Amino acid sequence: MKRLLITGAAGALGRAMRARVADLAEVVRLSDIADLGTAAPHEEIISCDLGDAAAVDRLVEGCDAILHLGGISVEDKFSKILNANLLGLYNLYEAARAHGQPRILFASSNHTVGFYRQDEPVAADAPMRPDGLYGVSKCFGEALARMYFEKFGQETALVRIGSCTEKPTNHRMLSTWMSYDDFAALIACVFRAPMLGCPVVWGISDNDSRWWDNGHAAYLGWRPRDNAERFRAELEVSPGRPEASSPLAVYQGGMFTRDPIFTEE
Ligand code: NAI
Ligand code: 15L
Repeated sequence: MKRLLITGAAGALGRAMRARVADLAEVVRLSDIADLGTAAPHEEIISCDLGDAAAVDRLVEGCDAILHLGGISVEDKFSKILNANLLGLYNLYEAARAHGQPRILFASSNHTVGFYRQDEPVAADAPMRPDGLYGVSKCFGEALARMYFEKFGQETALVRIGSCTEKPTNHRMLSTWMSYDDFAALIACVFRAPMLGCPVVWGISDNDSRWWDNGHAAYLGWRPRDNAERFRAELEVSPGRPEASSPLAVYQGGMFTRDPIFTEE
């Protein structure tokens, strides 16, 4: 493809994916409200607040695909979530509609279903059980994407990322972890698939302890290669197993289920 847009490119996943997805497009357009450093020869840098409709329209123009990582990524005040994750998503989809419907990978989250217990199987089409306002904003994003698919044929992969970090750092992540390399491979599959549609994809590595099944999305050809299990012995030593009653051991969303509603000052 000619041009891939990455929103939230200054964030943890943006920084991890920046080099890993470089071969997917001739030009990678990087965007954020935070500093993105210097552009490499194949890169363009455009500062943009997702809440600014006109700026998002200009940002999306000329792009063939969008890796949408931008937004508030943890529980926060509703006003911040509203601007980046709700208004920002609407602005992105309206811009995509105006500019040829580039395929989108939406970084959704396991916190759409965080209040399922860890021993409860959750199908991709099971009712959502968000564990906070952040999770609710990802439910909104998935619903918005689905509506643009049904109404206009806009394709989106709704990737419910578990925990995408360099390595797992607690027992819950033996189930939820996705390695950076597996995420990069998923991004390539999403943007290269002949037909995408609007599937929910669980963003996890091939973990022995996984809770979620991607059988319904096998047509994408994604075969994650990493497995959090190789870190189990290390995690038994530190931080050790959580108490059986801890949200970390009870709910799929872990400690997010305990977050308060952060009220405005
Ligand atoms: P992050 O918080 O490190 O990065 C998000 C980026 O979005 C930041 O650089 C921030 O400046 C930018 N941003 C925030 N508000 C913005 C606005 N109004 N306009 C433009 N940019 C704005 O998060 P991370 O870990 O890189 O996650 C990326 C995406 O993946 C997020 O949408 C997050 O919700 C999702 N996700 C990440 C998981 C993980 O394990 N890292 C798990 C589940 C979902
Ligand atoms: C998320 O949605 C967050 O963006 C990330 O920071 C992690 O906390 C992750 O979920 C998780 O559940 O581990």
